[in-house]
Amino acid sequence: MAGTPTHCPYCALQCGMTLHDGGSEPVRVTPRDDVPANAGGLCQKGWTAAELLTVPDRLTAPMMRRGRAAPLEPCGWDEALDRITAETGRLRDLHGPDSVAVFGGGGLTNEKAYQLGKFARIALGTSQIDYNGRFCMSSAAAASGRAFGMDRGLPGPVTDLASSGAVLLAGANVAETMPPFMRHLTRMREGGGALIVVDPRRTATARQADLHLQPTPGTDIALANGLLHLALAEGLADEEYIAARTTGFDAVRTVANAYWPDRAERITGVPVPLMREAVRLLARAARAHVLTARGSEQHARGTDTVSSFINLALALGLPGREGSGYGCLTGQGNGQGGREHGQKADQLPGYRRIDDPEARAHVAGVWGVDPGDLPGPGRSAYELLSALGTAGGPKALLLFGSNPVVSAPDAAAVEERLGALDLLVVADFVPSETARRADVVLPTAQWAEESGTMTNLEGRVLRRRRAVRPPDGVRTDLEILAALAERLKAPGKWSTDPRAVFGELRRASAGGIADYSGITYERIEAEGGVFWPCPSPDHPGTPRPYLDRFPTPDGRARFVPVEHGGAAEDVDADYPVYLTTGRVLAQYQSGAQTRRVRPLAEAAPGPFVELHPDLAGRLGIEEGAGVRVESRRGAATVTARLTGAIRSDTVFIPFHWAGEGRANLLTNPALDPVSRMPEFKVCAVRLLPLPVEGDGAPGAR
Ligand SMILES: Nc1nc2c(c(=O)[nH]1)N[C@H]1C(S)=C(S)[C@@H](COP(=O)(O)OP(=O)(O)OC[C@H]3O[C@@H](n4cnc5c(=O)[nH]c(N)nc54)[C@H](O)[C@@H]3O)O[C@H]1N2
Ligand SMILES: Nc1nc2c(c(=O)[nH]1)N[C@H]1C(S)=C(S)[C@@H](COP(=O)(O)OP(=O)(O)OC[C@H]3O[C@@H](n4cnc5c(=O)[nH]c(N)nc54)[C@H](O)[C@@H]3O)O[C@H]1N2
Ligand code: SF4
Ligand SMILES: [Mo]
Repeated sequence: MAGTPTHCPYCALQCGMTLHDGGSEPVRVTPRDDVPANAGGLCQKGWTAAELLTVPDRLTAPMMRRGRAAPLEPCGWDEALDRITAETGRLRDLHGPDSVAVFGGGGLTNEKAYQLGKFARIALGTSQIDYNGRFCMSSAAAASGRAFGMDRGLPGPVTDLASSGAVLLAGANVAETMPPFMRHLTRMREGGGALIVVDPRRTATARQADLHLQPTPGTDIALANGLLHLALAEGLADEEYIAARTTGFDAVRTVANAYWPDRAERITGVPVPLMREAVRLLARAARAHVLTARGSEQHARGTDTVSSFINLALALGLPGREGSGYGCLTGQGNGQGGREHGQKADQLPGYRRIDDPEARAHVAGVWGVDPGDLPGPGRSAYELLSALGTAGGPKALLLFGSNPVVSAPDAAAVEERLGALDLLVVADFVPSETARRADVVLPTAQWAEESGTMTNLEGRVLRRRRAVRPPDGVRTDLEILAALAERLKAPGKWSTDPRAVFGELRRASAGGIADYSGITYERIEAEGGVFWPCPSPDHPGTPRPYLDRFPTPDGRARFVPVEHGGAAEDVDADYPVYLTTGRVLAQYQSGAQTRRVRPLAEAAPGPFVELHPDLAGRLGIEEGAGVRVESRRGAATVTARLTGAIRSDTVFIPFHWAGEGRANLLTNPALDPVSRMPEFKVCAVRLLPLPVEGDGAPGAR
């Protein structure tokens, strides 16, 4: 049976898979070996992806609530869409267009992300749109933009990693977050290359590394500056490259001078010999990579943290050299494309700035509106969520592709804001925790039921193909947006055909940083994907963008001096332990999808806190016991997992579960001043053992 070649519904590796529609039998997944990212591999989430199509509580009819306290009840599409049109119309008449907000997601196809941004700007006329990618790679995007003039995940095809001589992974646990990615690193190690991992935990990834640096959460800047100090002290910097291809090095050299090895060790807890070894491995390799992910990026100083790693990569002469470079590991399925086509508060399609008059004129021309009618920049994700229902904030929210009740920082406060809205509309295919709080729920088609394009972590544009028919009663997101646009009497064209929307996206992106104008569905098919920028039909696409020059005004990469500052909330007598958060293999994000897939729910059934036996011993916490974890924002109840693989001053809670076990009841919404990224990766907590049921004594069996 041939099946339909497509890609995984989950992460940014976008592993190739074939879907076999078995008719009366369940749909089956097999890995594709013609897709370089996974070359025949899949992780457990990929293997079980088809179960998403048949989850028992799949949404198949619109629902609405007739009154604040009334339950959600099935209704017709016309009724649901009419209510949205009427209520948003009333709010806009009363309070102006910014009283209606839109929130998107990095899992949406390029076509949907593009259409959602356009819908907000010209159908609703609101500036208030942002998306969950703000919580994801926005710090890496901001730092890449200021260093290279562009933000595109990896510096080249993922297969380049196999011929690297050294890869430094800062805050990435790829063995769990994109398992087939490991094969490229394994190949590199088999060829003599070294894997260096920077993570406060000895993760599954760190266990496979040649060198593991285990810093205190929130101290990566001191570590990277310390590594740079050592590189300079040992004469390992590439002075010729620095002179020819960069600017601003002197200021960074001055900063690095102050991070002498003992000082860096004191701040980070990483022994000097390990730092020295890391620098030597990176500097002596003919090809090398420095890669960051959320562990280094999700900080109130996330942009500066990424800059500190980019400075190191630039000093070693890596970016713009074939087979070497700096990269950020994009996270969500379309984390890359989702950040290029205008669902970001400050952005228009093609990675254009919404406050740039030329960009406004170009995009307004494609949309058939007056540039003066386009709104300006809006609020960033957390600022938007925390303004909902306030005096000057939006009174209605239309949400596509996110579950902030579980995934937003300080989630209890965000939940309260959602509750203060006049109207919450959620489009989803499952009743997520956020959908359950909505006034109107719109059931959408999912991944294998519709087509479109996704841009993976390499910057390669791929085709997602429809393999099965959606259930009766659901609509695609494009159909929902078109129906609403029509009711709102919006200007412009609102096609429901992904191919037609992609055609418009190509024109809107033409001339922008993320130029897709030369990419067509046919080319993607024939060439196994096309790398942007691709400005014309005869352009080959750009697998390695910086080889000749950087897309900055003078063609040079820019060093940015950055100083260590520490976490926004440090530990103290009341909250003496660092909390960091992240992921486990079998669950995806807020868990809305994976908690419904039986083998995944069995593999990772509930929330837990990982803590060192020394800390557990001091607190009287035993393996498997209930623990109440408290921060200044709230408390979560989780199960203890003791492991020597984590620093004894730090605990880890994955964020995939709802209710009382939500890691985000604890997290600190302190925002990065540039990227507006919240500090998901470090805050201060205290831990209390919970009495075992039926016995008052804490920790008793
Ligand atoms: N199984 C699974 N895979 C996924 C996802 C998922 O939810 N589940 N989500 C996808 C998405 S959207 C994303 S963004 C990626 C994320 O992929 P990763 O960034 O690999 O995932 P995280 O677990 O969030 O964080 C990585 C590591 O950062 C470490 N860390 C914590 N604090 C610090 C610090 O201060 N410094 C450093 N250097 N490290 C620190 C944590 O211990 C953790 O092991 O994964 C994608 N893939
Ligand atoms: N504490 C802590 N919090 C975190 C993080 C962390 O490391 N620690 N990581 C952050 C990161 S990196 C991310 S990316 C966010 C992710 O957090 P969320 O935005 O909550 O991510 P998902 O769980 O993927 O939510 C996607 C929702 O949209 C639905 N959906 C999927 N595809 C579509 C579609 O095509 N159309 C529509 N209409 N709906 C769709 C899914 O069913 C699901 O309910 O979480 C952030 N939150
Ligand atoms: S690594 Fe990511 S894309 Fe690949 S199968 Fe797993 S979840 Fe899917
Ligand atoms: Mo993410």
